[in-house]
Amino acid sequence: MENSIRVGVSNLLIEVLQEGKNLINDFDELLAQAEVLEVSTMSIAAPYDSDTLKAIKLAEERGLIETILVGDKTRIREAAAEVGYKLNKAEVINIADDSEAALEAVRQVHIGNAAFVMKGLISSATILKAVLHQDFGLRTGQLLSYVAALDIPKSDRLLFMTDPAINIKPSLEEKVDIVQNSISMAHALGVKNPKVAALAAIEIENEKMPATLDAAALAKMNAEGKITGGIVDGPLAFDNAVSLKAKKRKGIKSEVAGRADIFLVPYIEVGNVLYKALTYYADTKIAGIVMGARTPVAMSSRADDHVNKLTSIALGKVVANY
Ligand code: COD
Repeated sequence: MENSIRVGVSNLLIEVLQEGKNLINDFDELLAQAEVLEVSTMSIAAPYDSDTLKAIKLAEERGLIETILVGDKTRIREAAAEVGYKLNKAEVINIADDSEAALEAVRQVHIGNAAFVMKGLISSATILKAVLHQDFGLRTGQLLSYVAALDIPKSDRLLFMTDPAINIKPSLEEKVDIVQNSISMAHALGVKNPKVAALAAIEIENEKMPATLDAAALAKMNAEGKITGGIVDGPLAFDNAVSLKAKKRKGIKSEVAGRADIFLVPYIEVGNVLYKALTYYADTKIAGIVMGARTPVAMSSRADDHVNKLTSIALGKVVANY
């Protein structure tokens, strides 16, 4: 089994080198990459839903992780039984209160028992507050931001979106950190010089549309070397970011237009709607993690299915190992 994975990955590497492709182009390749890494320990707060438990069961069966489950033991047992997950291998820490369970799951990483943490059936704000905890959190002084990896059937490679989940209405300064965090994640997945589209509704600056001003400022900062590791351009409307035809028709001169890897959304609602529209109407699989903390935090929407959650675990593992 292990040998066949290694052969699969070396074939993939040869293909990448021959075709100039990215190392990881979809979620199957992401899972394969996570599988060749040594098993990691993941702590999880409030794993009470069948999709989360199913994802953990599959991740353990595939040798991705060992797990520390933190939450109400009775609820964990019930959810585990629903998906036929036997709890004999995993460690269970019995804490009924959601905020305390979140803090304990994060503390397990803080004290070195786990390599990364995952959010279960609790709100994003609850796990983020634990990550930001002064004594037991995972603060680095950097801004925390969320990066989603998108496996879209119509795309030939993985794409990324940021920040649909944490920073509500980021300032220009915060957007610099959000872009830099997303570039780091793209690097961890083997995208060498990712192209970042700072999204707006149009491709020219307009004082009445603040997103266009921030996008232009970010592109300028990138040109001046203040944002590094990727190419940033904007403002770009979504069609200009993804379609070479739209780029050509509108006469846009940009290295990013038509071929963006990362979409920077101007504020949380844009990202949240895009995330859910892609999930519900474009058969997109989405995995996501919080960047900017000492280790990644695997975080998907509570309503996401087990495939998205399994891939978020794989993503957390790959980034934690990077
Ligand atoms: N990165 C780093 N530090 C931060 C961040 C951040 N993104 N946000 C706050 N902090 C630090 C502050 O500097 C301060 O020291 C401390 O944390 C508390 O700051 P507050 O009082 O502004 O923050 P909180 O605790 O009220 O909220 C922080 C959240 C990240 C929880 C908040 O931004 C939030 O609720 N975001 C939206 C999450 C959400 O509901 N998403 C829904 C879509 S899935």
